[in-house]
Amino acid sequence: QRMRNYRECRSDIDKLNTPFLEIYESLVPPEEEKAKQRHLIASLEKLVNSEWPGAQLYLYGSCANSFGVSKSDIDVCLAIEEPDINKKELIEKLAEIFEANNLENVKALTRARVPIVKLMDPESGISCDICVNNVLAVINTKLLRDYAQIDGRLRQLAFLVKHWAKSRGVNETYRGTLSSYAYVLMCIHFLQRRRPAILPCLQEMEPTYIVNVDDIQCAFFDKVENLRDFGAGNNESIAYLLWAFFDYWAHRHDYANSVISVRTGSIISKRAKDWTRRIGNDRHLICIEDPFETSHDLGRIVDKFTIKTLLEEFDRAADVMQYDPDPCVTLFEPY
Ligand code: 3AT
Ligand code: MG
Repeated sequence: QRMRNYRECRSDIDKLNTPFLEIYESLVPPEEEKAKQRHLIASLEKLVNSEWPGAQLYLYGSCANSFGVSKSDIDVCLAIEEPDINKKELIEKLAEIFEANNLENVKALTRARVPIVKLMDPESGISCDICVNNVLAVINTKLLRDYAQIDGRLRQLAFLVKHWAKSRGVNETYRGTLSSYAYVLMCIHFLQRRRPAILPCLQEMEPTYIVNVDDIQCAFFDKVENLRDFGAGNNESIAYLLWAFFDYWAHRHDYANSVISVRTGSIISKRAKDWTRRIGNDRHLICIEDPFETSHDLGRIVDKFTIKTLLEEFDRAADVMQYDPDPCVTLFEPY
């Protein structure tokens, strides 16, 4: 019942392109920030290696998937090959090592779904979360980064959507709204579905990258340098795409029946996934399939209260994009 009649985009939409691109540019982290992150990783790896010589640290999440805004925390994964590893003990041991080496705000969070150790490096001011052997996160980071290299509009759109979500308070998983990872998947899916398509579906192409993680096969085409012209047949501007993105989530998405799926590049039915009712704490009110852990709905944390908040925010954003005299300001107004 939320579906409305097709509405046409405001006629002056392309005038908004330059100001939106300026906002995007202002969010992109400068090169020296990236260098500082690499430097920190290298020194943390040294500390870790004094205890576990073969262990390696990988960056994942927004600092490595190319969707990171300036000054975000960094996500790090410790890859360690040890039989019968006890993650909780390992996390506690790591915390001890970091604490003893002048890192600040060191905290071992061993009871979280993904146990992590948090710390802040006083020299660079960078905060980071370190998890252990979370290989899928490293692979989904690569998938997102590969998509970003195909068409520049993905990175622009995702930065603006993330910036909107943070400004409006709807990027807080601990409060029942969506993760940044979920928003980026929503953007990828949206660009896969434009006609002509702006992004391909890498997991439906002949795989050039194949990794098995436990019982999950991760396979996709990753020679993305060959796909640089993929979206050239579609010249939709970033302002228009942002308008259409919010229009889609405010008025067109079929929340009752549809799951968005980057893995297939299409919509699949909630019935086919058995996501039609609440199971335990998973409510499936907005369904976003993880590209690799396909039984995992990234919208499962959304509850009957926060779905209302999300819908109100999508509506507001769609209205702002359609009618507001100055959407580049109004869209990002703090809630
Ligand atoms: P921020 O810029 O930090 O907001 P991010 O891309 O780093 O954005 P998160 O901090 O939410 O996003 O998550 C860090 C990474 O962890 C992103 C993704 O590789 C992985 N990840 C996050 N949530 C999930 C999830 N529910 N399932 C699988 N992987 C996830
Ligand atoms: Mg992050």
